Amino acid sequence: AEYTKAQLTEMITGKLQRNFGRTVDEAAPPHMFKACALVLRDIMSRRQMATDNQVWEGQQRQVHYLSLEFLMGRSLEKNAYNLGLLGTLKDALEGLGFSASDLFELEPDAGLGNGGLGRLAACYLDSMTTLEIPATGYSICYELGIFKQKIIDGKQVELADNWLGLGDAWLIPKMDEAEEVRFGGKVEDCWDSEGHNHPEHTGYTTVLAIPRDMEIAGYQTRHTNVLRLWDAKSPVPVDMSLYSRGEYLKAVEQQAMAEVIAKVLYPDDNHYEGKSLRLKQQYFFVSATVQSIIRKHRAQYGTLRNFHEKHVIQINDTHPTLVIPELMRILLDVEGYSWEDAWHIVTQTVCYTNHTVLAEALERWPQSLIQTLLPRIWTILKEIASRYQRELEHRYGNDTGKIANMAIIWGGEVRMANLCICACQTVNGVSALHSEILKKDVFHDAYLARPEQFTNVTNGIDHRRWLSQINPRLDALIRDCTGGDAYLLHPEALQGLEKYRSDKTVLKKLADIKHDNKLRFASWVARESGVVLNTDAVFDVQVKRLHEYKRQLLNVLHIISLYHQLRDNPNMDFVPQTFLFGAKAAPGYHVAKEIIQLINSLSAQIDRDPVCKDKLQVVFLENYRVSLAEKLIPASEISEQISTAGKEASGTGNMKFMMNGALTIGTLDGANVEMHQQLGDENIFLFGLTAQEVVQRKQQGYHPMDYYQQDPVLKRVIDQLSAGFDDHVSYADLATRLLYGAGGSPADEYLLLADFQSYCQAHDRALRVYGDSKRWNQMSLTNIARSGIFAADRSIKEYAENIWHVPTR
Ligand code: 26R
Repeated sequence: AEYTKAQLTEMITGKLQRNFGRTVDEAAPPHMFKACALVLRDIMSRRQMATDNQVWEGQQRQVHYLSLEFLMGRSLEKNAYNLGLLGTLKDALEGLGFSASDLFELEPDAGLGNGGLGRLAACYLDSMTTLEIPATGYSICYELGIFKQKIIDGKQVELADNWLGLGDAWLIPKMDEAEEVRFGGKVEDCWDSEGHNHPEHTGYTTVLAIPRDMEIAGYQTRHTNVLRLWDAKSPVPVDMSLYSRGEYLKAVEQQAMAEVIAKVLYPDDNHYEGKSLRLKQQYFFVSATVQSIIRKHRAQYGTLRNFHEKHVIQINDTHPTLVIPELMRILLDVEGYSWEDAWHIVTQTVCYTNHTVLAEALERWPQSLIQTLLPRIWTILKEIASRYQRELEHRYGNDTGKIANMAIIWGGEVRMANLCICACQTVNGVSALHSEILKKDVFHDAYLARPEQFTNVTNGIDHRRWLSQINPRLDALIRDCTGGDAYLLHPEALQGLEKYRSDKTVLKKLADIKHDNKLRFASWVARESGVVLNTDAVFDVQVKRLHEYKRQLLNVLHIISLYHQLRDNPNMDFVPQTFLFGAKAAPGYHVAKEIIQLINSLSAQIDRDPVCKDKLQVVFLENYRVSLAEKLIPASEISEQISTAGKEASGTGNMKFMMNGALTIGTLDGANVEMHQQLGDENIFLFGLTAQEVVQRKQQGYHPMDYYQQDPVLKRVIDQLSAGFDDHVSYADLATRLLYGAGGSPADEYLLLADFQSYCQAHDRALRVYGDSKRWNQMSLTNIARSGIFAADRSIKEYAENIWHVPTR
């Protein structure tokens, strides 16, 4: 290792002294946490400067990953791990009289994301760095991350997540790299003597964007990257007493507007709302980012003519789409390039990843909002749109259907996805099925026009975090079986496990590890909430954001049917099952909140019914988040991946469970399709309609009432929803939505009833295998062995080779 225990100890005590004026004896755990973070931060920032020099000297092409979300979770253990210092740090801390794991637990999650999209960005930062790609992530330094969830009387209550108190230990403010972002005002054309237009922007409000950089360490490399988080500050001096009345009011307004931009992460997942503050956030971070990239580029090359050769900008869903007109603006207005030259550079630089096919998640900004907030951007958007429109008209003549479908500005709205398709070098989906749906359905016309633009990169996860770090005993078993730590840089090496398929000792160890992880998780839950989990039961887990398409309600319907079986026949043969849920609902998503309440009602009902004792248990885990997933996934046995086929773009939780030896009950949706491809029918419990069948069924006319009337088990379950449980809360509303629809949505929009029987049968199959522990453990081992392709390293190599055209180690 690069540092000895003695050196690390000295560095930590030095930090304690200089930053907190404390000796080790006087240091409280939060001081100690910060001291450790600062020590690692110093090591990383030194390496960062070296990386920076290399990239400069090599004039390498750089990747800029723009995302409104990076769900980083905790960093202390992760950074120590990647720096090869985890063991040494633990020793040093023990030596100083502190428990390393207690300190790790103290760190707040950096919850700068909602779910899949944000966590994917975090995993990709790790892989880009480990693969030595010069890459920078850009986002907003939200003061409040994703809300903390409390459950009070069974209902979700949202609390502010103030993470910066300790979390800011990782952030390096760079005042000298601040950028100015302009909002509002007016734009007027201003022609020079040569007939060039230099639009003049006046009366705008300025917001200062200040970088707070987070260093990212790679694994077994000195290469280091940065996640640049922009903080928003007002440029107005503190003392405003000298201002005249008009200036004073404007100054106050400016200050208020600036401060609010970086205040809070929007907790909406998959549901677009045209909120002006959200648009401000998007432009703020995009404008600061583009200016920052350009400033460094100019300093190195003195021209922007070669910009696209040296940079690629990846936009994570449409949220950063304004990077397109913003880059145009600078090339046109500041550089004075012609439209054609500017457009060439932009379109050679920008690439788009789509992460959802849900219509309600597509961003369509009202033109009036853009017009008032971003007047110059608006004129550029109009020009892009009208040129594209002319091109479409040229191509399609009077096929107005196609033109209406592909237009960028239409019906008073700017459609961000169409803008991306028009301007981006590539458009990719995040799993094989999802990318096919983009081509066949969502973006079909655009695909026909430019098929070579469309591609797929199946998502992946950081297996160093999501296997090695969170499941150390499994990591040790894998090392024993596959020849050391090779799999950490070569995840294909997990294959090596497969030859132990019939090795009794290995299978036994695998089972022991799972059981041990269950016990650990149970004791953590007991400490945290007082709930006692039955560790002799199968742990059947569904954790993800709460959304109707993810069908947590289908899971609940099945559990109610089990409950009815037990009520009818208390002495039946029954495999003990513990169902664990974790999910945050968007604060305004009423149906989702009702489903959370339902899970809690059912949980309490089953808990108070002696018939269920030691057999059936339902637990809703409060405040699901990265650090909870890290404890839960290694303890999970059944992974519920049960979205309506065609709706989940990929899923990444599915991969984490597979890698930790849980078996999947799932639909052929998202990356489950590729999991199935790896596993075969024998190693996964598939059920339900396929994506094609879902479409057909809806075309034929779907009648959930038929299932209700023909299946007495299902009928009783749905009637139970209406009747409610002993807490006298009725869920008739949910039953109505399933049978009749409500508020414009059709009856059972997500086909729960159509898949109910097949879902119950999948559970029966799974439990039968569970009873045959040898077979179960073999399946589990096979899942781990074949999970290598779901490492983010594989995904990032594909991006590097096919999209970014940059080399990897
Ligand atoms: C509010 C609106 C603009 C919005 C829409 C969608 C905000 C946030 C989202 C989140 C979506 C894009 C998301 O997280 N999608 C998930 O991306 C994961 C990573 O690719 C996939 O695994 C997952 O299937 C998909 O739902």
